[in-house]
Amino acid sequence: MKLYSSALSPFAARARMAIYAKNLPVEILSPPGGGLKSAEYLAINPMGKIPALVLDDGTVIPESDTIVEFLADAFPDSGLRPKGAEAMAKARLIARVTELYIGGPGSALFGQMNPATRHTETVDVTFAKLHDGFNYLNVFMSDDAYAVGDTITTADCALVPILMFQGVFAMTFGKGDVIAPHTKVAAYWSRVQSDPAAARVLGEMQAAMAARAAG
Ligand SMILES: N[C@@H](CCC(=O)N[C@@H](CS)C(=O)NCC(=O)O)C(=O)O
Repeated sequence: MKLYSSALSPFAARARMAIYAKNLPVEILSPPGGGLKSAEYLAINPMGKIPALVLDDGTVIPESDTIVEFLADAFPDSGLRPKGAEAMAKARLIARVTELYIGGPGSALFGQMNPATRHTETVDVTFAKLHDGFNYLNVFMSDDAYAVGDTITTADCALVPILMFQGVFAMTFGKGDVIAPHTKVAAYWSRVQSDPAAARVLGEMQAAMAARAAG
């Protein structure tokens, strides 16, 4: 199996987190052909997006959520999916709340990074939505070592890359730490960063961001 990925993409990072945490036999590659819209890459993933997982028979699975869910199904002994219907629902709920109410609204901020072209109202509205999203998430977080239970699951794969960008937003927009007021999420965030797979993914994302900033 191969994963087409790039270091900074939070979506690709979600899939890498599952692969690293569970030592899954997946080769990680950059998109070939000079970019996501190259003919070579479009022949692999017609959506022209990363990540994309390519199975050994050539089947392509795009979309980070679907990839991580596939890996959980394909490697049932990995522990990527927690055991029991209730814990599985909780993992799906945490991933969904993170994607819909934090990652989704937060993506509006990528277009507002440049102070010269920044639209203040868009930034303010987005931060209000982020606080709502963190309020929702905070309800479902627990004191477990990980998002659900005592090991990395699909829920952590969704959370870690998205939480990483909140630190970037806090620095860029001077709005303060958006995670800190949401105490259960904040405690989780401080715990999970010491996990080796999370630390590896976060290190890759931070190095890619530093390289981009250096031009
Ligand atoms: N919903 C997709 C989003 C993937 C995505 O938008 N990836 C970005 C990189 S961070 C991309 O490929 N952008 C190129 C494009 O949308 O044309 C997922 O979860 O995998």
